[in-house]
Amino acid sequence: AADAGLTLVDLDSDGVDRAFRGDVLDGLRQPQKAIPARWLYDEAGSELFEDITRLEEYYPTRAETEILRDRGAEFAAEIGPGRAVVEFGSGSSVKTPLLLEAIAPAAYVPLDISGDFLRAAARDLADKFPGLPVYPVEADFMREVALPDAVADSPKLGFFPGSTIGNMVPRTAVNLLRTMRATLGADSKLLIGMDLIKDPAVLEAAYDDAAGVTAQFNLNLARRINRELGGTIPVDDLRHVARWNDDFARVEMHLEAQRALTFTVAGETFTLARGETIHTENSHKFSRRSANALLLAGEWTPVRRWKDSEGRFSLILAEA
Ligand code: AVJ
Repeated sequence: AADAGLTLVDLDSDGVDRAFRGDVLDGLRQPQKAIPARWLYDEAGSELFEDITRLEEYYPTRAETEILRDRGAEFAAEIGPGRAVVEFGSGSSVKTPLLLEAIAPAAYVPLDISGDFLRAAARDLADKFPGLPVYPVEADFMREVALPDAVADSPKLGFFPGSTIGNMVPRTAVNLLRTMRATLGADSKLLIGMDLIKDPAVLEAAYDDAAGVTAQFNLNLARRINRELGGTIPVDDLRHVARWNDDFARVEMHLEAQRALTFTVAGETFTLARGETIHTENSHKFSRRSANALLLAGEWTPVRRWKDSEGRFSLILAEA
């Protein structure tokens, strides 16, 4: 399925990212063609996602930021001072400072697979919080990470905002939650963003905006395949589709063939019938109970939940 997950870049002698080629070829050979969502985020894709976060229809970023901005005193009371904040991903210039301002942390440890993003974000943060030790770690957080010795004696707070967990199918999400617990240790806490189930029309609009930015974000994957893997996908004959899958409580993004298509990728030929799709992303949505069940399966006990004023998004505090 179009699942998220990270591995370090491994280039072939011809400069092609082996993992990208492998995932694309494997995915296109399936009966339901599917490409893991992480490949959406090349430079163009990351910029398009930034644009998405500013769209009227795309509420999650604004809703989560509102919680972080308005509930600082409650975070401070629940979490307490002196924790090393370990962020899974290199952090947003807006959300991370709101958390750090609220809780008086001992240190900030951003984890990211991309060293360039990571160092830029760490520098930014260090400028904003001159007294705060910042220890960036370049690592794949889907595996257990050895944290810097300097934070060995501080209790940890894991921070995983953005409902990024929702990009993973439950089995991958549970594996990641368990891995996070192993990375963070016994007396750790976790603050995790999880988007909530709501009217499917609202959800589908959030992933199919009127200005077509999300469509460009999705179609960018086909362009990337053509560029990096020598593909011949006729991008203009694909249409962006966002559909609510009620059985699995997720918004799915697909690229749908508008006519019968034949194309090649890395020398291999593929066909799409008219109306057939390539599945490119899942964004799982949660109820209070399904969020708690996922955390418990991942060896975390939920202790407190915050929602934005419109009840669209949740931030959950859990303990190991
Ligand atoms: C960055 C994974 C949280 O699923 O809402 C936004 C990605 N995809 N619009 C999400 C996304 C299409 C986003 N996450």
